[in-house]
Amino acid sequence: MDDTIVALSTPYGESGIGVIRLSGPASIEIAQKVFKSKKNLRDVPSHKAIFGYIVNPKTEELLDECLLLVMRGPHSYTGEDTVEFYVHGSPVLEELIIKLLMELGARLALPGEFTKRAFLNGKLDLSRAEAIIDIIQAKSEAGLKSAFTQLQGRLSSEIKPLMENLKDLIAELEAGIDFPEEVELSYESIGERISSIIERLNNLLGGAYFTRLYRKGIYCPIVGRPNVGKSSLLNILLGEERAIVTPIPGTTRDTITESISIDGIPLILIDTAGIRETQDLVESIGVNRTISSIENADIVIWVVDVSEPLREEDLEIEKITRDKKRIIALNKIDLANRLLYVKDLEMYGPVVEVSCVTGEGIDRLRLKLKELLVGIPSPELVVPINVRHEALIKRCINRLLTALEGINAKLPIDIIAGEVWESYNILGEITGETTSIDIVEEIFSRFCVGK
Ligand SMILES: Nc1nc2c(ncn2[C@@H]2O[C@H](COP(=O)(O)OP(=O)(O)OP(=O)(O)O)[C@@H](O)[C@H]2O)c(=O)[nH]1
Ligand SMILES: [Mg+2]
Repeated sequence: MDDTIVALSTPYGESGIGVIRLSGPASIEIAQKVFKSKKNLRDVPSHKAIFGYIVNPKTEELLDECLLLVMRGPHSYTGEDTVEFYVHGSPVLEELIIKLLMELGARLALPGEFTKRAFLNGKLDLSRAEAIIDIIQAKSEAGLKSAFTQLQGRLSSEIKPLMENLKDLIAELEAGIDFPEEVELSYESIGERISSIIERLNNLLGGAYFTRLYRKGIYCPIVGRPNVGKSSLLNILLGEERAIVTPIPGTTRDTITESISIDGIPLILIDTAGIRETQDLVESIGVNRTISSIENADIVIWVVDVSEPLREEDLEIEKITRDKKRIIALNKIDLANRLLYVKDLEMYGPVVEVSCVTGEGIDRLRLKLKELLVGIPSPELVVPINVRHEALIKRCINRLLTALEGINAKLPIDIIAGEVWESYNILGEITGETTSIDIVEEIFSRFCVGK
C-alpha cells in the first residue's frame, strides 16, 4: 500500500457537489499541487475544511472553487493520509481533476479499495467492512439497521470471545501433548467446553434467518388458479398498475416481482402465472416458475374467486402451499353471484375477504400480513449473520462435533487439538484474522468504486 489511490466517491452525474478522495502516502503532496489557498496543506490541521481553488499546475488555470479536507493517518477512514476535495458536481470537472491527480502520481482506485485499505490497516475487521457494503446497498429501514448493528461490531463481539475460548483450549491441549506427565487433561471437561461453544454458535445461527429477512425481504408469492385476480391484487397492494390484468385466463405468464414495506421490513410480492395444466409452452414455463417461487416462499397469498366453486386446480394449489405460512384472499366479494364463503375455506388457514375492484378488505389483508410478521424481532436485537458467516459458523460447528466424537472415542489428544485448531481458523475467517487474500479480494470487489 505504498501507492496513492484516487476515485470519485459520489455517484457519477450532475449533482450539487462531488467528492474526490485521495488516499496513500503521497496524497497531501499531490493535493497540494492542484490546490491553491493561503495555507500550505502540510501545515493545516487534520479534519478541518479549507477553502481554496483547484488549479491546473501546468497552465496555472483555475478550474473550480472548492473545500478540501486533510485527514492524517492513522485517524482517517483508510488509516492512511487522506485528502477529500468537495468540488461542484460536474462530471466533466470531476474527470478533469481526477486526470490531473493521476498525472501527478495517483492511481485510480479499484472497487472497495479504500475500505480494503481500512481493513488491511486494522481500522475495521472483515465483518464490519462487509457491513459497509450492506449499508450502502440497504433496500429497507430494517436492512439498514441490521447492517449498522454489524458495523458497530455486534457479530465480532460474539465471535471474538469464542475464539479466545478456543485458543485457551488449544493451549491446554498442546501443553497436555508436550508435557503429558505434568498436565492432566480430562476428556470430560474438554467435551463440556466444546459443547458450550457449539451451543453458543447454534444460538448465533438463529440470527441468519432474520438477517436475510431484514436485508433481502420476506418472499411472498401471490398464487392461485388463472383469472382469480392475482395480478389485480399485486396492483392494488402496490398502488400502481404494474401487472397486466385481463379477463382472459392465463394472462400472466412470467413472474413479476415488486417490493412493499411493512413496518420497515421489505415484503417482496411476486405475481405468478396461474397454476393449471396447459399445452402452451410459455405458460407452462411460467407455471414451473410459480412452483419454484412457492418452494422459496416465506409467506404465500393464495387467491380464490368467490364467484366460482373450489375446483380441482384450487385444491392442487392448497396442497402445494400447505406447509407454508399462508393467507387466503377470498377475492371478488363485490360480485353478486357468490358461491364461496369464509367457512368453506377457514380450515385451510386465515381467510380475508377482499375485492380488488372496490378495494374493500385490502387493509384487512395488510393487517393479516403484518400479524404474520409478529415475532420477527427488531433488527437491533439480532446478531447479524450474513450468508458467508452462516456457512462458516456451520463449518465450525461440524469441526467441533468431530472433535466431540473424538473425545467420546477417547482418541489421542493431538487429533482433537487439530480439529479445535481448524474450528478456530474457520471463526477467524468471519473477522478476517485468518481469511485468505482471495476471499478478501472477492468481498471488496462487491463494493463500488470510491468506497
Ligand atoms: N368483479 C371483480 N373482478 C375482479 C376482481 N379482481 C380481479 N377481477 C377481474 O378478474 C379478471 C382476472 O384478473 P387478473 O388480476 O388478471 O387475474 P389473474 O389471477 O392474475 O389471472 P392470470 O394472470 O390469468 O392467472 C380481470 O377481468 C379482473 O378485472 C374483483 O375483486 N372483482
Ligand atoms: Mg395475472
